[in-house]
Amino acid sequence: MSDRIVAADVVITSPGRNYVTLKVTTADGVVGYGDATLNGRELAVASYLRDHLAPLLVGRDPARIEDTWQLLYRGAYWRRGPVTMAAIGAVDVALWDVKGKTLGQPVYQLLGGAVRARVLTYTHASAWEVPALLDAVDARLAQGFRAVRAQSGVPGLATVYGLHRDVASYEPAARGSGLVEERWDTSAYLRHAPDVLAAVREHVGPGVHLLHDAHHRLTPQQAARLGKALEPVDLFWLEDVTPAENQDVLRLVRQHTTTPLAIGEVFTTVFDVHHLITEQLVDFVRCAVVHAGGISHLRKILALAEVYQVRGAPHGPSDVSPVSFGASVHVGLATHNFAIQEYMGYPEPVHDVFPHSWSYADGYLHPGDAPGIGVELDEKLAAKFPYEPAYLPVARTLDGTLTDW
Ligand code: EZ4
Ligand code: CO
Repeated sequence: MSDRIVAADVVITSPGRNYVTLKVTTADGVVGYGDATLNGRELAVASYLRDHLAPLLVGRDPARIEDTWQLLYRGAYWRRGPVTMAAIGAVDVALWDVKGKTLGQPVYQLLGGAVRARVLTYTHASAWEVPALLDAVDARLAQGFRAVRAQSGVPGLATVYGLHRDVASYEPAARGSGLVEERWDTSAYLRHAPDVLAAVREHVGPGVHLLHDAHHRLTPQQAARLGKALEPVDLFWLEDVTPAENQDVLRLVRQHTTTPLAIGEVFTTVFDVHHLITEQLVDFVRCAVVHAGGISHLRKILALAEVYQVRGAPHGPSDVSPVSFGASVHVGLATHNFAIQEYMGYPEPVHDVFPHSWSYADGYLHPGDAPGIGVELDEKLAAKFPYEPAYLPVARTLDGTLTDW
């Protein structure tokens, strides 16, 4: 007899930041979890799941992961978009979790088994001034990281993406305080960033992977210039140089620089990134399990990427919950063209609210061998951290024009 889904519940918790989790329960008593967190728009996905998908899930066979994915994607009629794809992603991961638990196997085994011993990861080092940034990089290297994303301040500005002049730790979504407006000046950034990254390279020597995120703020011409200026730094990648809705413009960037490019954290389906991949406009595709329709769909994106020697490098900020982070590490262990997993880290209570089998050691991640995804939800503890509205900042240029944050 096949099992049946008897409940699909949504749990919202905020242990330092907001997370939306789908909990699927089967008639056999198996519980699977999926992450549905969409930073700054959390309740839209919660409603999508509660009001629209849960009634469709109850009564279905949890083993039919692909059929359920197709039902939720095609059955909506309306395609793509972050709210829809995060909701589908949560269902997909919860069903992979159920399947693993039912079969007594970690999900990476169901994806074909390990193709590597462990998954390379990178983390963030951020500080306003260069000396403090070098200290932050050193602290990350002391934790064993072999790849570090370096972000600094910009003279004349008070905040830039990823850090604040006066605040040491930085979680971009400001809770409870409405919309934060940052001031942005691309010229000042372009004058400063190459020197900062050159100083970091000089400091760490050739053996450390360095990364940098331009966070969608450049024109193609500016991106080409920055990529060229950074060639001596030998970056592992330069991330999100342009907003990238218009992907054809990246051809100009590619013609001018050999600095590797990574794009994709805001894209949600293979149809949104296929051009990036098939035109070889990027070296790394950054779609995350949660925002790109779950394990099933991310695997399809990575399969297409494999054909074009583009490698997977999923988004892993604190707003990707430990559930889909764990799912991503399973994909990483089992997918040949998976390059590296971003690991920003979490506010401390998050590890207690989501006890997890995945682990970090010496610059690498492993998903663990617990059946399923290996991430649980302590609902009693979760209930102690109620949801708080939080918005990502917005950015305006010096003349007050709204620009990309
Ligand atoms: O701005 O996750 O590479 N990481 C990033 C992140 C994103 C946030 C948005 O929710 O660009 O910091
Ligand atoms: Co990014």
